[in-house]
Amino acid sequence: MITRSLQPENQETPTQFIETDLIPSHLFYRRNHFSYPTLSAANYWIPLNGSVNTPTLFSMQDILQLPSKTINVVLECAGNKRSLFEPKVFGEQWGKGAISQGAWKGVPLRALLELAGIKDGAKEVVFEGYDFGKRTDLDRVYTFTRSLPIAKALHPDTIIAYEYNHQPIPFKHGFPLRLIVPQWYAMASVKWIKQITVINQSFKGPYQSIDYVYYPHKETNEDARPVTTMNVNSTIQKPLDRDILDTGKHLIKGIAWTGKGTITKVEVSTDNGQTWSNVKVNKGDNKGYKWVSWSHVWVIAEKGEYRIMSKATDSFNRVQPLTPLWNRKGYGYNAVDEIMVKVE
Ligand SMILES: Nc1nc2c(c(=O)[nH]1)N[C@H]1C(S)=C(S)[C@@H](COP(=O)(O)O)O[C@H]1N2
Ligand SMILES: [Mo]
Repeated sequence: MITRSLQPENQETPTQFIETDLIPSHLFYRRNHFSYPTLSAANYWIPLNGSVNTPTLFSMQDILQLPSKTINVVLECAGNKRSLFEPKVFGEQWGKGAISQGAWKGVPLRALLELAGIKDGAKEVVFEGYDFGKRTDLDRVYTFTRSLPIAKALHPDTIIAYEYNHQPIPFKHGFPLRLIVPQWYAMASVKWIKQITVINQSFKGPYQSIDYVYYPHKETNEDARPVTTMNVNSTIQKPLDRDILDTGKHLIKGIAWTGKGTITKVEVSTDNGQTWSNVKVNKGDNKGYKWVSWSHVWVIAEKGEYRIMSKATDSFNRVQPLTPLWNRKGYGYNAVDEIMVKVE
């Protein structure tokens, strides 16, 4: 893992070296706002309160007995690749590894909401985590709490997960229960769920109304909008940035993902973006909410320095831009990926 901080723990997946489809949990990136909470699974209950007909307390047993599903999901931190913004922005200086994927098993949140019965006029569902701490900008302690609009909360693939890759969720990743919200940046996937509340207005907690907002201007909050769906994106895995290569044949490979639809095309350029070739995309990966892997054989006879770039397109015709949308807190970086190699 690549360490960004240890207290709280923020570490990256070594994306360039990932060969498997489902990332083992010891290599799954870690993103925490606070130190790890203490909680005991022995007396773990989740209250579902607020704008519902029957406020309900769910035990772990209740949840395990409901019909479950397993979904393969990319989780990407909204701050993934933040360090690449120009001009640079403040915050965790994530490289390309604040992203992972695997198989999450759990109960659709919808099932719990249906058991409790959502009242007319309900607008959002709020999820509070067990972890808490003081913010630098506000003079009090907050838990990590976020909401989803009702429609996303009722999506059949929004689940309350209890297993990761067929094992109980590792503690650092949200044991015993964690929300998994496919297609949204991973701040939405609240770990260590403490309680769920249905509300009639929009939730305004700081992790929703201050953080995880795109602020396109440096000095003002004009044109602010919430961070939700993942952008279309790709990362080159091989060769490594600044590799020295022989002339001859090389495999250029990587991954591509999106929060909307599926990846339909990946193009690679080896000449500074002057020409682009469509590369082979493993469409078999296009199931569930996984990234796709792609590869391209590059035959290079001429010595010199080369910029290798990758550009993905999704089924909503969203294409990675050459310049990312700069925003003050550095979310959603998705410019075409690039590395440099030297052939000698
Ligand atoms: N309770 C809680 N849930 C949380 C967070 C957190 O700090 N506390 N961080 C969020 C963010 S910003 C991300 S990117 C993902 C990281 O999940 P991971 O540590 O399992 O990779 O969890 C989300 N859920
Ligand atoms: Mo994140």
